[in-house]
Amino acid sequence: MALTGEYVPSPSEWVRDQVEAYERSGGREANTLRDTGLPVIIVTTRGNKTGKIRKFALMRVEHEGQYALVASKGGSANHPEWYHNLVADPEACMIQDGPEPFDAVVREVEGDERQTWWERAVAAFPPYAEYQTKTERRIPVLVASRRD
Ligand code: F42
Repeated sequence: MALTGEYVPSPSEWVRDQVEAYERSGGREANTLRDTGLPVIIVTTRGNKTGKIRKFALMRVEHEGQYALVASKGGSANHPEWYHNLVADPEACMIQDGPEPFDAVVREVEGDERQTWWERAVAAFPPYAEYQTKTERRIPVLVASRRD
């Protein structure tokens, strides 16, 4: 796998626990957001300042083998840190949606393409629409594709 280095678990306890349980069980446990029943994926990046390996959970927004990574952070004022990591190094990305992670490359989508993915994202996880109303920033949407 391309992403090696020192892994630093998330400082956010619920995210850290979700990643740990998902990875330990190969995605059989901790595969939804709390008790919503809505599926999540696990994403790995490299810190653009520290170079450390970072992992976090996102809602699963999948279409024809690609995944939208929605940088909503619950509608907070600032982009999540992982967004900056992926913009700085779009190939430093692994996605886990099931037993095994795979290498991915991401790109930020804009215009009509963003709108199409945004609609898919809101269909998968309706609170994204509310998150957008809570913040002045336009929530970035990245699309992750499998890398051979
Ligand atoms: N977050 C979303 O944004 N969208 C989702 O769809 C989503 C779903 C979801 C489902 C389940 C779940 O458990 C969590 C979910 N989250 C979702 C929360 C998500 O997992 C992240 O916790 C959240 O988006 C915040 O991301 P963050 O990267 O800002 O995380 C913080 C807590 C964090 O890890 N901070 C680290 C720290 O040490 O403070 C820094 C991490 C980092 O990457 N640092 C960089 C480095 O170089 O190491 C520097 C980054 C920079 O440029 O400053």
